[in-house]
Amino acid sequence: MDNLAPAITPPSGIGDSKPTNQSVLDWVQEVTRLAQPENVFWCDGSEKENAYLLEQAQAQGIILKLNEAKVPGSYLHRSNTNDVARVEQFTLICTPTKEEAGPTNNWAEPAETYAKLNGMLKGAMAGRTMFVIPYIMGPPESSLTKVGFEITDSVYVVLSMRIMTRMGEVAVKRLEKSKNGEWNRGVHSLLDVNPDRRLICHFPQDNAIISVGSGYGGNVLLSKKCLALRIGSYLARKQGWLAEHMLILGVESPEGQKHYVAAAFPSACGKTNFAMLIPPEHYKGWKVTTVGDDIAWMQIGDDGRLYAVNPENGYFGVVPGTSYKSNPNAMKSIERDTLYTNVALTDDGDVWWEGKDGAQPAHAKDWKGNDWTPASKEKAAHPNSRFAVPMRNNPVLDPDVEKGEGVPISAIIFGGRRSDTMPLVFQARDWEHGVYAGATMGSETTAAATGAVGQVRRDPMAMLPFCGYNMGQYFKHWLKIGPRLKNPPLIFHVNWFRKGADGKFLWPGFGDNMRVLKWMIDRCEGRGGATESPIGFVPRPEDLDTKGLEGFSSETLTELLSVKPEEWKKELETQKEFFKTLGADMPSELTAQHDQVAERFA
Ligand code: OXD
Ligand code: MN
Repeated sequence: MDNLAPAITPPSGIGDSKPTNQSVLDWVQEVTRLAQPENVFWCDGSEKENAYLLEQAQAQGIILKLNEAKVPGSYLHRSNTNDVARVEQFTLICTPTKEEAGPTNNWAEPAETYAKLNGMLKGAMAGRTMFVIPYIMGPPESSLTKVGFEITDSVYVVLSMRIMTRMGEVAVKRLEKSKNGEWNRGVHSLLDVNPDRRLICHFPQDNAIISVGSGYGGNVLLSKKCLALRIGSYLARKQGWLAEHMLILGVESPEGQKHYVAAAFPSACGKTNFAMLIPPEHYKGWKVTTVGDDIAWMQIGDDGRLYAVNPENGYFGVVPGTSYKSNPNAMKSIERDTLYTNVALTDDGDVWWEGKDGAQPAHAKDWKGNDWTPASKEKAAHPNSRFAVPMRNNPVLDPDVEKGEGVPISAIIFGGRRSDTMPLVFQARDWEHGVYAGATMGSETTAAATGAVGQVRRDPMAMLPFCGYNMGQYFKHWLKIGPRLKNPPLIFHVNWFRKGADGKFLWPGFGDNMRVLKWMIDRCEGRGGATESPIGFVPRPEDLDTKGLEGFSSETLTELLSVKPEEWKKELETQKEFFKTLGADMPSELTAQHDQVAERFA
């Protein structure tokens, strides 16, 4: 087999920023001995280094420079066609006991797994360069911020990590100043990008991650799903905070009154769109700003409120469907300095995807590099094609995104993609009921993970693929946070995806989600009408502002807000089945909440 990642030999002054921390040096030496790379490249995250690596990656055909006049500073990467999404079946939580990982995770015994991985990594980097990437997750001034080092043999990973994290010097300095000297050890090797030798392994007790056999972002940018969520959630429980699969947005009224909300939706359910929402004409003067689009780390502030930071430095978003109509701020963000993966390439060196504004190109290269025309049966861009872009490109980036203490959260929103059952929005009665609403979240599956698309699966708090420990214990942790909050956020559940009898979406979504957001903000301020239903507080049709929504009938609104006992009977049964699969660790508070909803329907 050809070497997928041939070594590069940098000139002096590049790739030689060796840190002095002995534990880092020892670990790098240990991995070097095992993987036997041709050389070690110590990354510093500088402009100079980036320019050099971009050049090398182009020379090796790993990335392709896009038309500078059309998308300045941007590149296209095509992944191996067998490697286009997260692989949950090969994602392992390696805790000493199976019970600690819980029934929703794939568990593997740590010592055996280390031995297996060591076998796979032995000599795996021969003829390759081993990059060492220092990075931090979280704003430099935050007490929640964590240091990580990722070893990788993929230059694409280095280029992506520079976008997605704060990389280089800042991490080395933070570790120097750190009192406990803790840092996350991440090892990644492409191996031969063979699905049969693909494993994403987490060792929460060791604060360590080993990922082999994949080059796809969600599996190999170890900062993101692996550290910020799986290891992060484990640390959060131990240390009394929350690591969540949530966007964070700010919403400011024309009078300057500002609230922040955090929202958990499963993968590819519009978190990025919601985080960058542009209020419709009718809401002139209202502003929405983005703190984060995927992950929130939250802790209790001195005033007893919940405060959130975005640990990331960039966005790794799904491309297809992104347009000036669906998300103008995302489009403006990805007009430059963007690393695209698996989109189509037009004949004039621009990128294209299904759902992009304007006409389809008459000819392009599809995501596999094959000729494509509008007559082709295959999609031009892979449904899970992605952009990686610095958050600085976002025209509505929140000014407090770097604030160490984070932003105060007024509301937590849970939501899923549901064709039926779930009304457009409801408010939980209190924290415990809200935890139940999050714990029973369900959503129709999307292309962000391999497997069947369109089936409802339970995805508590959108964390099913990302909780690094036992789900029942995770619920208990959530239940414990509530009473510690003097001023807890209100908890809501939304569903932008309910369909009518004709199979069409009932709600326009996108910018018009502002109308629902406004109702939630009103509720936070003690205004906003609602009726109490068995599942919580639901706005009456007159409580939701639909002015300016063309062709939107009051029947549609009534249908959207309806809570149908026959649908809920089924829903409650499947929730109960799901709770049963969580076994003995399932907190009784949540089964009681379930039973109370059932009683209210009776
Ligand atoms: C993501 C995901 O990539 O959730 O953010 O899959
Ligand atoms: Mn995500």
